[in-house]
Amino acid sequence: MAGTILVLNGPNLNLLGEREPAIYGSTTLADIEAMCRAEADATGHAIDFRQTNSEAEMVDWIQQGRKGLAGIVINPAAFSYAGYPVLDALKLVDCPVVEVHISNIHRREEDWRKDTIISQAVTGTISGLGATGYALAVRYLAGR
Ligand code: CA2
Repeated sequence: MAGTILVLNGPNLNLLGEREPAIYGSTTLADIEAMCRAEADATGHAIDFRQTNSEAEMVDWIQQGRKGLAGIVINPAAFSYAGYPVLDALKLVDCPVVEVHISNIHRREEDWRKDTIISQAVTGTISGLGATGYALAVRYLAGR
């Protein structure tokens, strides 16, 4: 096994595909997990795919993964805007981190969605490419 890529999803993303398809598409989180696994299989990487509505749980998972991972993909969802404990935890990891947003947060109507604090601690960001953004992030991390 070439290494493990941890894919983390923040609050409400468990309901993806159930509402607001014009913004988020109709892909479910299970579909996205399958896409990530297919991408990782090509290079012999493993995927550890998780979703939580709890900030404490998100911080615990990042801390547990701070050493030895091939990379982290994170869609922080609304933790993007006030999730300072998540930001601090990401600053402690020793692997590359890609922040993914399904929608283009810079084109959203609400101004507060544009300013993600999490970007301060990540290697790069993908925003607005739908579910494909996750697969591209996995491909990038698997190729490093
Ligand atoms: O575009 C993204 O991926 C977001 O990170 C999704 C977050 C939102 O707060 C960010 O501004 C952008 C959460 C979306 C809520 O989850 C959904 C649940 C069900 C159906 C659609 C979305």
